[in-house]
Amino acid sequence: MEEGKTHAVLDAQTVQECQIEQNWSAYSAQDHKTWETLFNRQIATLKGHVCSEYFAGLKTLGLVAETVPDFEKMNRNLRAATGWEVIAVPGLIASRPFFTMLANKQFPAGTFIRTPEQLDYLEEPDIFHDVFGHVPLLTHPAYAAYMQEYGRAGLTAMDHKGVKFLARLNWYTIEFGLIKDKGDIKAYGAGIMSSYGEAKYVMQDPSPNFLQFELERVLRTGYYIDDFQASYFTIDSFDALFKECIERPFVPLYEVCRNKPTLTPFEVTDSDKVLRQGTGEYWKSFPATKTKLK
Ligand code: HBI
Ligand code: FE
Repeated sequence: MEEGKTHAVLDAQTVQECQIEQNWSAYSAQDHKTWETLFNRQIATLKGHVCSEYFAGLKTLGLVAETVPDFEKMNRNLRAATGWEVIAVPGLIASRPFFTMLANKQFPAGTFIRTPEQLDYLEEPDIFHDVFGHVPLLTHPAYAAYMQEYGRAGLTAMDHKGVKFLARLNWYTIEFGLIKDKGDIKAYGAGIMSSYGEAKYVMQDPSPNFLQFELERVLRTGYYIDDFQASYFTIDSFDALFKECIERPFVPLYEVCRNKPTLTPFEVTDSDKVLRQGTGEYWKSFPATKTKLK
């Protein structure tokens, strides 16, 4: 990717305009090697710390370390599991086509893979983040139902100035969510699955708080896009998440949240159910000049 060139197509407004060919045969030996390095490193890091549904999903999809996934082959397995399919896009796409795809059980995934120099962090989601991070859980019916509901809610949110709140829900569940698993707390968010640093931070660093997921609290909690989280939210199960999100109509909730102060991930409020109080150590050195709270 030339310096500064992004893959985003934020102006395209229809799904068709965003869709591209994956062109799997064009991946270089280096691309497959990068995928293999990332895949093996994450599997070793995640073992024992992620929900079992995730590894089951990797297997169902037939994802392997040796090669970058071929969407056509992967989609045959994904469709058979939950009727979802992955659509190749250049990178971040505008909210309308994004939410429309999710509502239609289509997951937009980037096709480019990071360079060896970008192994530990890159600005935009590449195929490793999108496919290794997000797609395995789309084989799980309850999670897939949540993602489709999220897409539907997104289209409604666009007409009620609610996208900012939904982006927070996305951040604290789909990207960085934790889940209870037989008395333990495990990760399921794609941002943890696909990031070496954040996976180790969540699993080994005593800094972050683990709070019980509560819908309004999450909708009101801002986030920083370029650092680890000071707090992570934990759901009881995907069914519970889905139930909590469809039980309460979102549009009135946006109004409620607009009229209450934005919360930060640092503070633990007295209505929070703290599952693990963090030390906050990581954030003590927090430079105030970080990106602004979203
Ligand atoms: N586009 N390709 C892609 N992937 C995303 O996760 C994504 C996006 N566009 C918009 C978006 N996410 C967010 O604005 C929503 O999750 C709120
Ligand atoms: Fe993502």
